[in-house]
Amino acid sequence: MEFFSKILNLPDVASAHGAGIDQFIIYIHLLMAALFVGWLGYFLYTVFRFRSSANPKADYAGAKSHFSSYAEVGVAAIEALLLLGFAIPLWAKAVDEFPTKKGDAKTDPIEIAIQGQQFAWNAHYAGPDGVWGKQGIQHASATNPFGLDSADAGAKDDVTCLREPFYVPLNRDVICRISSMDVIHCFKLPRMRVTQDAIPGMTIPVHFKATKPGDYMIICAQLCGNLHSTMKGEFKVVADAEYAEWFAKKAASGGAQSFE
Ligand SMILES: [Cu+2]
Repeated sequence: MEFFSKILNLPDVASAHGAGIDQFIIYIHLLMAALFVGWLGYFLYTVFRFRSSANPKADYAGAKSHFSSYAEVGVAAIEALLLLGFAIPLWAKAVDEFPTKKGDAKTDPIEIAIQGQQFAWNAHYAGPDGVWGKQGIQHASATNPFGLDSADAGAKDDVTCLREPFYVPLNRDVICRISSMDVIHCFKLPRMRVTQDAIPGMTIPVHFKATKPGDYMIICAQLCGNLHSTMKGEFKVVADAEYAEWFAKKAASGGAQSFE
């Protein structure tokens, strides 16, 4: 597998479900490579075999062998295997099955509201009280893109990262709820193998578990305006202790400062 990942130039995987996605990408490429070589070979064979100099008169009976039907059935069978054996189970595990909260603050999934905005990424956490601050469109502004209500007590400790890196703990489930402030963007974390469109008016959850510490890039994978190519974001995967320290500091300094 590693050999094929290198050939396909896949970025180093850094999430728990990423290897399954890569495996699937590799199988599809292998099938496509076999089809490319097979059909091209067959095409070249027919060009040679039925050249006009060797076949001055057309053969009205045509092909008698059933080889091409068998080949078609074989290809369809492999495609069915990829779909039923790999794609659907992978979708069920990596997309459908969401990690659930068990009431343990140390292992429960971290929830982050992610917002695409021309041309940056913003993040919003509920804060240490675990309560999401009230939001309203009337409060939304350039400095308060999440529209947090400064009068709401639940919003006081909310953590927001506007156009700056947000943090996630290592080896912990992370649920990102993706939305957009303006146009359609696409939240793509190449090394986590996560891609989800950010659509105004919708909140779409995705989840992953980062397995390697480091700084990671978020890119926008949906053409969203003049500066689409500059729409990059960053997040850091750090150990639990460092995450807790960052989160506490951020909450104490007040997500509230972004109200103004
Ligand atoms: Cu964008």
